[in-house]
Amino acid sequence: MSREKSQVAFARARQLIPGGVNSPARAFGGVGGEPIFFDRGQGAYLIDIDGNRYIDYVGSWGPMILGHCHPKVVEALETALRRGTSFGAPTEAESDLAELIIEAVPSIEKVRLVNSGTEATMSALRLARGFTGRPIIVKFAGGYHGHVDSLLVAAGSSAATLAVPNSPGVTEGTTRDTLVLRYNDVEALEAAFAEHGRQIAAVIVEPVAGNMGCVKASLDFREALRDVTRAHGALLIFDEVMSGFRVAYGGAQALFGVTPDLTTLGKIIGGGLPVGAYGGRADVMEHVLPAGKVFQAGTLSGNPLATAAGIATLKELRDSNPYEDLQQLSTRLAVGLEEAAKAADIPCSIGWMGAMMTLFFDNRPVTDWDVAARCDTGRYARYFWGMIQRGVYLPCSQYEALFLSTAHTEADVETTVAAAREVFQQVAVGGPSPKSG
Ligand code: KE4
Repeated sequence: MSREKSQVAFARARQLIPGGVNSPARAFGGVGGEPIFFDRGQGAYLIDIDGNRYIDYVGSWGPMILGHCHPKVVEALETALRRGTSFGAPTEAESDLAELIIEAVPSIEKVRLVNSGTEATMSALRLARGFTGRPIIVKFAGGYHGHVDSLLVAAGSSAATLAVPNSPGVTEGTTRDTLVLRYNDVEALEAAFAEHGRQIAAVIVEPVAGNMGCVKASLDFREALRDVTRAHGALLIFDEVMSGFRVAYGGAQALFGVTPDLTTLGKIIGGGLPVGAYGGRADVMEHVLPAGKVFQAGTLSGNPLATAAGIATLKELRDSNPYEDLQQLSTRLAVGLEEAAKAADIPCSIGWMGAMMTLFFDNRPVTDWDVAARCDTGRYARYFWGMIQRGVYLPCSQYEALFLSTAHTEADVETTVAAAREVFQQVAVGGPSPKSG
């Protein structure tokens, strides 16, 4: 399997773009080697510029739940394209997409469309602080909510809660009002509120985490999140940029029966075009300019192409309701991968919810970042490259989730599990990463 054209393309890109990529998640930093450049997607498959075809389990990091080039999405885009790509003025399509989101997620009474998940979370935090008049935001180690300055933090040293910047350019002042706690740690959450309660504006949490690998919030943790925020007058923000419309049409909150005050969305609601959204209680959302005074704006927010792709995607999900089928196919994949690894005596555990999952290379169930951080990332890298050699494109990091789409078939899953069986025999012996040059 030659990837010469990708290598030439990457050398060119590195002369033009920092690291040769427009997002570090694509840089293969977690698995070594060079990123693969793609020419096109077809359903469950990606074809690279050297003509190699892969079963795609990245799906653009979540948006492509209908697979690449779904006919209804393509048709909607073609129609919108001929009417104009952006007006900087309101269109009915924005209300159509807003209505679909509000109908799907009962906790969202009003919603604002933006251009990315980062914009959604950044705006939701500003709104929570504006609504409550309080400064502190609580997040969890291993949680990723986009590149929002105040959330680019690592757990600080003192009391394991004070945050410290984890990126150059993020100032101490920016992170001073951020607390970082352990995911699934009820005691730490309750202790933080006992100490800082009246100063906490909001807790932002992925109800199904996807950025330390796939890790579910436990029942006790989910109940504590809702109870302790309500008791102290803080807002609960569910970051469902990844889990929204992914694990269920109503997102993780529909499955967990927890009603957050605000929800952030992205990925699937744009159908592969740039869309983010934040929404929730009407009494909170009414504080957003121009209804209220909390500033937020965006040139391309709700633009005709992105809303067309999002509407087509959500309508297809609403009308076809593929979630049971996705669950069954995901079960075959999760069980198949775990069985293949255990047959090769490779310590592993699966983090999994609906059509997103992670095979962790550690046999302890992963409940938080501290456990996730102990995974054997070198073994993951060998697994990743072995699967690439067999035409399977997995997330290029142990700390990402893989995604299935309605375009994936049982045959695709059987091919994937068969490839994994071969690779695990290789990986088990700890051989060098079989990545090509
Ligand atoms: P974007 O700004 O990338 O659209 O969304 C940020 C974001 C917010 N919240 C959650 C839960 C997310 O998973 C993300 C983005 N996810 C990563 C993948 N783990 C995007 C990949 C990338 O950054 O290229």
